[in-house]
Amino acid sequence: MNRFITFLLLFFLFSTSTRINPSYASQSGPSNPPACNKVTNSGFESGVTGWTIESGQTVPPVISTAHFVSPTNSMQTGIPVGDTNHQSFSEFYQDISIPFSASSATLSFYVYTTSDDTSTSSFSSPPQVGDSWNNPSIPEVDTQYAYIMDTIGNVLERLLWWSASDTNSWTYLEFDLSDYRGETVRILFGSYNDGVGGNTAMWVDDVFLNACEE
Ligand SMILES: [Ca+2]
Ligand SMILES: [Ca+2]
Repeated sequence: MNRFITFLLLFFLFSTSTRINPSYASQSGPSNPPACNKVTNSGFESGVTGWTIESGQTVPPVISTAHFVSPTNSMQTGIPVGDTNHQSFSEFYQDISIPFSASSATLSFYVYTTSDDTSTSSFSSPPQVGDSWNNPSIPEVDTQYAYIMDTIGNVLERLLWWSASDTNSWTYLEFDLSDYRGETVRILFGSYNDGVGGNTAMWVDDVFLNACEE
């Protein structure tokens, strides 16, 4: 009987924690910062420390506890479903130096997307390598994105450019940045809302750039 009660208690505790953290990541990724992580405040548990949110944004990114991979924070960009809609970019970044002598350089992060915008038939063409981020072309539809840039905002690489993505779960992504050894790169995440036809948002957590030197 005692064993049965213990089982019930454990079952209850497990069920409760599952309900509290419905968006806890299940995909595989590092559960702890890798040994040579170069990102400051990867999991947003120190608020916005280490990250830049440029002023003047109508919808600036905010620290969120609605979804997370590492408890209990992530960074929210864009506008969650049900909130007041605005035509807006919403983005943040960190400049990170990758050692010249690194044997490898791997960027990894999780993103969680929501959108109730269904007007996605005209897919916006993404900013291209060499474009300046300081004069962005306005996307035609709600968009979530992540880019590698230099520290003055020239596009070096597109990591993702999604049209009103609505995964409602965490997606783990990994990119080889070994071509940028010896450089300082800007890792930028954001969401664009066109202000009509539904809201689009993206949460980001556990941004690691692992670059061990030989
Ligand atoms: Ca976190
Ligand atoms: Ca929209």
